[in-house]
Amino acid sequence: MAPTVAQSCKILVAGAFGVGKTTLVGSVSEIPPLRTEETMTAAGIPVDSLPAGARGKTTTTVAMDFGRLTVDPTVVLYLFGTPGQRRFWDLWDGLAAGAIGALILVDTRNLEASFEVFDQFETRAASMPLAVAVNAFDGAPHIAPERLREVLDMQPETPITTCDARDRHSSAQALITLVNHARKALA
Ligand SMILES: Nc1nc2c(ncn2[C@@H]2O[C@H](COP(=O)(O)OP(=O)(O)O)[C@@H](O)[C@H]2O)c(=O)[nH]1
Ligand SMILES: [Mg+2]
Repeated sequence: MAPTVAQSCKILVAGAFGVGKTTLVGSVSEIPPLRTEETMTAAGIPVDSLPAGARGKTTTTVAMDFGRLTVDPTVVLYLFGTPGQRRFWDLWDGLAAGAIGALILVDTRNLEASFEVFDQFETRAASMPLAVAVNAFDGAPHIAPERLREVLDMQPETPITTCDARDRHSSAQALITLVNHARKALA
């Protein structure tokens, strides 16, 4: 890490399953991102030894991603990809502790899948600053920000951006939008 770094911020990258959290953390991280899938691979568990029901499911059990991004010479972000499904909510308190804000990724092809994610923030971290990034999947319908705000019942001040989670610059921009918003909210 650069010796100039004076501030480190914990950021959550949240969203429904398959919305691009692992992709985004991987595309912006300066350190090899830590992923649960990789941990499992490193443990050398042969897929064939898994119970039949678990075969091919190794990437659906992802619990967390972790990465790091230096956004300017003095500020480093620690990124925690957080699963949106209710069955992971037990992990929530540990993941959310100390976070300055959350970037919620959304896929406009399946907005319903995001409902429980927004629900989670509202019930468990109502004061946490949020920014929403629409991950622009190919063929995903364009939804006007005002409409999105309505459907997902977002606060009027929550910034909405679009990104391509595969693109480092675009993903970093979405995170910077969140950091700027969180700074204002916490000031
Ligand atoms: N076309 C396209 N595919 C994406 C994008 N972001 C993620 N993907 C793909 O969508 C799938 C799910 O992404 P992943 O990051 O694993 O989602 P997660 O469950 O939220 O961690 C993967 O196959 C990614 O390669 C994107 O911006 N555009
Ligand atoms: Mg993932």
